[in-house]
Amino acid sequence: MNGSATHDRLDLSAFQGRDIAVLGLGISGRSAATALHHAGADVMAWDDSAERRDVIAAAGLEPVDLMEVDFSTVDELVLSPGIPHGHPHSHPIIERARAAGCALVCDLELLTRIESDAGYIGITGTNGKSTTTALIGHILSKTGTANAVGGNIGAPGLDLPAMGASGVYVLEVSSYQLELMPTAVFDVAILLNITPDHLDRHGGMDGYVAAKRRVFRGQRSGHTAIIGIDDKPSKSIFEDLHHSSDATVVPLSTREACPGGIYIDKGWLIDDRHGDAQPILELSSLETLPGAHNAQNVAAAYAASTVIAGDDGEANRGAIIAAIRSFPGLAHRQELVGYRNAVRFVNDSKATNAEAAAHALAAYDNIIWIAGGIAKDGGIASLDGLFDRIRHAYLIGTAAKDFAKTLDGRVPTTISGDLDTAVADAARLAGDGPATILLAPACASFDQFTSFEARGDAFKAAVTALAGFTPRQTGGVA
Ligand code: UMA
Repeated sequence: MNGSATHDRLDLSAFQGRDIAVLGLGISGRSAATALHHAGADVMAWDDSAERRDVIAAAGLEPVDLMEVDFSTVDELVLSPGIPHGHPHSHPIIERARAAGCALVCDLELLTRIESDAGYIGITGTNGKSTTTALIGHILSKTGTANAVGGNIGAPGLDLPAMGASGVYVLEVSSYQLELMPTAVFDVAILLNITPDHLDRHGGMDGYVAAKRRVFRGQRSGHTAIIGIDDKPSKSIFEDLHHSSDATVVPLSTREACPGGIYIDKGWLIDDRHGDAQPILELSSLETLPGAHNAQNVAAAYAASTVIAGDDGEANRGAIIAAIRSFPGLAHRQELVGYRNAVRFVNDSKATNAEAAAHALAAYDNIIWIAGGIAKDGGIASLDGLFDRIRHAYLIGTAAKDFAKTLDGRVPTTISGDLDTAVADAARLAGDGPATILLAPACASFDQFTSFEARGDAFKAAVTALAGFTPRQTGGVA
């Protein structure tokens, strides 16, 4: 929870005595099952993994095999977003629930029903949704609006505090979750971008686009739809809603001036919602939100925050801009760790594939690159156009030799082997700078670490131990 006031736990008493099935006991399912159980619902919880069932049993909720349950008496099936319910197949339990006419929902749908007086901002898109979500939460907190940030970003819906009429839920919503939110309506809905992803789960691109479009479902007059128009599917959704929706529809572009919308021109964020093309903020001054991809995140977060502030944020504009400037960044996503003289250290351990690493490589110059781990198909060949930004590459993990071959003749490389050695090698080469030492592995971490978070933490520990290193004041939001 963010903001100054203290908030209560959610009031789930509306579920008392109701029969609720919960399938999947990961982060979201476990939270929903225990919260509903404590509220007095008759919860039947199941997971195909015995280990997960043991965890819920230890918490006092005996698992129930949902293949044995008569779904005609079940009010709702709370489904974990990762469980397929159509493509590429449907889980047999879901088929039984459907056949009995039982509604399929996720935890966020239940949240919107019990906290019906609160405000809701929903953020979706293939890329950038976590940063945009966290940035909006940060801006609202800094400008005095009580808010709770959750959803796909990590905190499950039923773990969030009660907000009531004076607070706002800032929810990152995946395409999976949007398909399980049949009645939820967002006051402010954001679609950042759409590029092919999760196509197996949606039966192809059309299904994926349709799922993303659901973020605008049910919006009426008084609601706002903010839509990035830099890719074809999103632009076509914008054009359609622009003509058909009663909501205020705001186009957003990092590539072209869009009249009546918000866009980037010569590195400035421009607000043209009133037709006066007001310059708002020079983006190159934002050290925790570097690169073209972050321009879209900033534009969307600015737009949403001004809508919540009312009057398109005119009165609060200075405070909103100050809040954007003070955003600490997300941990492990182009996280600025600190400096040693003119050497900047950036932890982008979340860049587990070449596409993600490309965003970071495009955001800096004079890069000393630390990469490697377990490579994805295609390795780093697709980064070819960015190689001239790299002064030297220090390679680690299983992929090191293959990456060295790809870089041969283009970028000087050293096979450092492990991360501590790579940091020491890179720091030695960088001297007093200027340079950016960038961990953007373009690889999974599992050959040397338990997770990308553990890898990022190891990087931060290694650079923090360097003589003369000065950490950035505030660390990234975990
Ligand atoms: N399970 C079964 N049967 C199956 C498949 C899975 O019982 O056939 C069980 C698994 O054993 C496991 C549980 O279902 O116990 C997993 O459920 P889940 O995959 O929905 O994962 P959660 O742990 O509940 O996490 C979910 C989101 N995961 C997915 O959408 C895959 C998390 O997003 C989210 O942070 C969390 O809820 C809290 O809201 C993660 C994600 O990868 C970050 N999202 C995708 C993305 O961003 O691309 C959409």
